[in-house]
Amino acid sequence: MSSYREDQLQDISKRFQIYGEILHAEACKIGHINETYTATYAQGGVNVRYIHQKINRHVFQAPDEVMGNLMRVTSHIRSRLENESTKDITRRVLIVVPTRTGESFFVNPDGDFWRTFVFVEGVQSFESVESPKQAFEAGHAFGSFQNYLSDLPGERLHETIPQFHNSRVRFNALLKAIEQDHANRAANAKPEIDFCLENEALVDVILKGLDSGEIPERVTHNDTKFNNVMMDKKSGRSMCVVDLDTVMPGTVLYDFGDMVRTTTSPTLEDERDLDRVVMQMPTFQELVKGYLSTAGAFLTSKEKSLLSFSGKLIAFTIGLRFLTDYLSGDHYFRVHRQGHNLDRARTQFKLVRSIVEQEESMQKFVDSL
Ligand code: GN1
Ligand code: MG
Repeated sequence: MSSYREDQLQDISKRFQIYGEILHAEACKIGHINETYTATYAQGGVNVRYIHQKINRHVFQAPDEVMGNLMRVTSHIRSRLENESTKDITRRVLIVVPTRTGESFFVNPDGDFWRTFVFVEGVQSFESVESPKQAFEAGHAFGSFQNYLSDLPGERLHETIPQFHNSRVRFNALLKAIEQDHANRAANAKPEIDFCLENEALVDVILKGLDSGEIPERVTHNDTKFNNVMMDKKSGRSMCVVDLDTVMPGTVLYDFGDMVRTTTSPTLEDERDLDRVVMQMPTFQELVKGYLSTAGAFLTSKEKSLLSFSGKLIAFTIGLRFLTDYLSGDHYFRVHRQGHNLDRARTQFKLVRSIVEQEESMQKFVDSL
């Protein structure tokens, strides 16, 4: 799946401040958006790995701003960890390796932006949750990430994707895609389109709270998928969170909502057997406990009161985005089969239904803590 040959990767690798003999370079993970590669070096008598990542320029129109945010955020977390005398810091927060000219990124002749991180060894991520304990770890990890950034000094961070979680904007984009029906697929997706239209009322709830100031703006991660949590292979404890391109001003509700979306059903995001897509209460409970164990320190009661709602909203909004991309011809999310984005949308909407059925007891649990 790699779009780069090994010799090209080695050339890119040499632009960064990594010294030693490069042994090999290969594709590591091709996600929905960026492309990720690893390079292995012989350094000081041992083999050391690095991550090279190409930023998707179609999605991130100002990669220099993405990197500006990322440098501020990772440096701040690192200094908080140092002040706490935390051990194993290079596995607790991403470490950016600068280029040989001291920049945080390298632009190749094609105009592609590349950046490099220290490879975090001894951790793994999971595409779906295997136990409620893992959901606790995810909640704990993203809650502490937000907590570390709650005193980030300086100017407001750049909005690396403007209106990223604005569910009204996402809803209107869907309406436009339905009307244009570029790929001639709207007839295939009638039940999903109807579901979105019926649930329009969801999209303004958090936006209104933000507008009125009832919900505070904070520095948030904005892509809190379960597979962005790195867990220690031995202990199963969360070590750090990755995928920091969308760290920007937002609300904790978007972050928590995406944790609910990606942890509480035991299935993958594109599961086709919808009977298996269910919000599982024990997993939700552990997620909330893990999250409040770190974020509880700063959350307001208004934010806490919307935690269950946020899961429903984010599952709905990501579903809107998958459906919009399906109708427009799959230009945003990388697809691996026909109808992939429609399958993904269906899964999200099934999860919304499952949350609706259990929402009252979910919120009761949150309120009891
Ligand atoms: C994308 O980068 P990745 O695959 O973690 C997307 C998220 C969606 C997610 C759905 C920048 O995340 O917003 O929730 O796919 N990221 C961007 O799986 O659009
Ligand atoms: Mg991402």
